[in-house]
Amino acid sequence: MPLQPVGITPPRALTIAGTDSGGGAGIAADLRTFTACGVHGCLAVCAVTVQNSVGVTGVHPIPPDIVAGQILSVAGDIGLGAAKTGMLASTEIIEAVAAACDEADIGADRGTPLVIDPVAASMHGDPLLADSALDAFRTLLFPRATLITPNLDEVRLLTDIDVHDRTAQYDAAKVLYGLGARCVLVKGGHLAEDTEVCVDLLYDGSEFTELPGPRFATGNTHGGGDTMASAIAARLALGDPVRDAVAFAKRYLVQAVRHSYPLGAGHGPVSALWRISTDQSF
Ligand code: PXL
Repeated sequence: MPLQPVGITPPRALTIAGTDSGGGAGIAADLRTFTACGVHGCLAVCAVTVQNSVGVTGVHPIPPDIVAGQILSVAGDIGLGAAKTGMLASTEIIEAVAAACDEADIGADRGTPLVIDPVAASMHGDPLLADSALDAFRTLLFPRATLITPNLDEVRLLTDIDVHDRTAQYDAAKVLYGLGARCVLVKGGHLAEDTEVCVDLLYDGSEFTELPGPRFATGNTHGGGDTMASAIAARLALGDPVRDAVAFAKRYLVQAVRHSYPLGAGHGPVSALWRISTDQSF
């Protein structure tokens, strides 16, 4: 069955994020995921990074008014079923994104749901966000978020909670929920307690849902967080409630990691396109 019916406009999702010249993470991963999940991807570029599979050697933020302009331009004309943020780089860009989202009716309890992936660093530890911008995340974006999707490193930066076991993962979800997002997904990818499974934890303020998945022995997980958040946004654009969107994205990411591949001398990317057939006979 074709992923998209011929000639029918699919739902649209917007990624507000940075580029990775190696093509593994950031906007490249987001657009692959949107496509594979059957939505049309729009993009607001927040920063250009100079990087390959080994590391990041340059970060070049886009002027905040141009970031806002991209969001308002597509929201008004193309219409959006969901939006997600990734690398936002600076406090000034976060401020511009928050204001543009309000103007474009993007955010929790508004017309377009908003997924916030609070990207702070690359998997090599290269900074992708100014240290001073963490507060802007907490105060300007979390209250506007339908869902936030931090990994455990980001949880530590945002809450000072060092999650080493499941109990602390629950505690962190509660603290993060207190910062104003409607739902919180604390991803467990880096939890040492789980050797064969990787348990992500969803909390909506009343109910916790554990989402277990297999852990793969691979370093080729570059872009995994972006792929997860984009798959959630894609499913929200298609009309799923948050819980269903997150469950879909978890299954989707498991396959993307299963199909990940080596690239360059460093970490290879997850394969967001695992769902697209490689059959060339058309
Ligand atoms: O995966 C997080 C991420 C997001 N956005 C950009 C990145 C990375 C990780 O390297 O480079 C642009």
